[in-house]
Amino acid sequence: MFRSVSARNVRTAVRSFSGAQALQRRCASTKTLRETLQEVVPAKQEALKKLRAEHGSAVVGDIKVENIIGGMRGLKSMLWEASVLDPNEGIRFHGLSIPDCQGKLPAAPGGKEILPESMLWLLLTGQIPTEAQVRQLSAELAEQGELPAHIEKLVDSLPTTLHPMTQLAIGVASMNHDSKFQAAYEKGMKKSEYWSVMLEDCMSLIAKLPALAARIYRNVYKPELPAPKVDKNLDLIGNYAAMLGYGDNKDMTEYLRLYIAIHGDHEGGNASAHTAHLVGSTLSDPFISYSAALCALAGPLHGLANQEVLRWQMTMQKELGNEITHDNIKDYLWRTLKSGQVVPGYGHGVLRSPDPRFTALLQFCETRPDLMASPAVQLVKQTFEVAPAVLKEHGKTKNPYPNVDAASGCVLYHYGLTQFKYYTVIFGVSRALGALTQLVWARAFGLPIERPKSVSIAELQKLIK
Ligand code: CMX
Repeated sequence: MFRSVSARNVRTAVRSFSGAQALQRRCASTKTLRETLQEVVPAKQEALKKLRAEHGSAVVGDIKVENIIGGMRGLKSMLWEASVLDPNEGIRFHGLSIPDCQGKLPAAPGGKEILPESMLWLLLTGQIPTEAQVRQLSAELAEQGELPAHIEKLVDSLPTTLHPMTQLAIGVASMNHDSKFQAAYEKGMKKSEYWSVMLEDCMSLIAKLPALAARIYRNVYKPELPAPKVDKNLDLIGNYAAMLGYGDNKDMTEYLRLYIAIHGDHEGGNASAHTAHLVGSTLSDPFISYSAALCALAGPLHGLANQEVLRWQMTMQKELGNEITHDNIKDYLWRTLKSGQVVPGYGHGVLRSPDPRFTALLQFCETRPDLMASPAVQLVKQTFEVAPAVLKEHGKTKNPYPNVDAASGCVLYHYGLTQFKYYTVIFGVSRALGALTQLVWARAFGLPIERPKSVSIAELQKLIK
């Protein structure tokens, strides 16, 4: 349980909270994640209270008819602390770009890539953890990483023909059997206690996702793998890689760490994060909230695009055979567009430049000769050399550049994880970092149930007049 925070602690924390950037100093203490958060929460609660009191009626935007019928693009309408997406620069996590994070966030022992535990710490607290803090967090997660027997039984009973994302959503939803938040709510928990109990559930879910995701992989594709077992000495993704059968492949393990760290959050308005936020606002526990988010992630215009990219590329490779030239890729792109389909992995609801997550994944390849020689990676690079010009000429998409999904699958494919229907599950393991940490904040801020106003065409016409 969390100890109470004194008024003095609150004042100290408020003083230290002078804008998000201030929180990025490396915290020299050996405080645990919970202890760190206990200090940060009151400060931010105060900041939000002040903002509401002093500027509650300030106007920060207009609503146009095209926003209402255009998927609410550009409407500033939800609070999300972990990251902000700039259309040209891309994502910043508490002010840090991906290269900043690569330079500052602790990696695994002997590794170089961002450790997802470091990203989790940053997203949740706004602070950069020390190596010791991250190791402690890895150990805490491994400690609660095993699946309850009833979840194993449930997942093992699902037909192997059921899409892995559906299996993941079922498994995650069923974990609410043991939700502390739900149990405490039933007992009459006070609103001020919500966030700390929510934190316990969220950490439990993040800890168990690798074992659940690995079990689905084994059941569907690799029954010869041993039943997933969490090694208490490994970090979250060291464990995930091992349970997927890649424990001996250091490069694949590092790739998964990078992949999972940088897919973790993409501000709050994307479909998966927003779904978790919306469902959580009804005070659903984080298991069913995140299960709903996974259903949003499983759509081909969102997370499932990484599966679609590989499928599209495999068909292109089959059609073009050994004739993979810029001209032939261009023709193939036009054929896709003229048949009325989207080019998967390209375009974005907010971004208007190449996605820095795409760039980071390609840079990972550039440091490894085996990946540079891989036909799957080469195809991604060659497509990138041609597609933006084709999409510009086509003239529909506002962003002719690649998003993260254009590159995320090719490395997995190269290392032998060729079952691309599984790729979105890995995205699902990652997105929990952002969506769940922000559920903790939503409850800490006491945000209300979401309830925007909808309008009919007749109502809109009246409003326009
Ligand atoms: N290929 C072909 N046409 C595209 C396109 C693409 N990659 N991206 C957008 N368009 C089209 C849209 O379908 C839309 O056409 P209509 O006017 O006929 O409906 C038009 O261009 C304008 O769309 P937009 O404003 O540029 O893009 P949206 O904000 O509506 O949609 C997205 C964004 C990502 C859904 C869209 O770009 C897309 O479908 N991309 C391909 C799928 C994909 O890669 N999704 C993953 C995104 C990242 C993620 O969430 O994981």
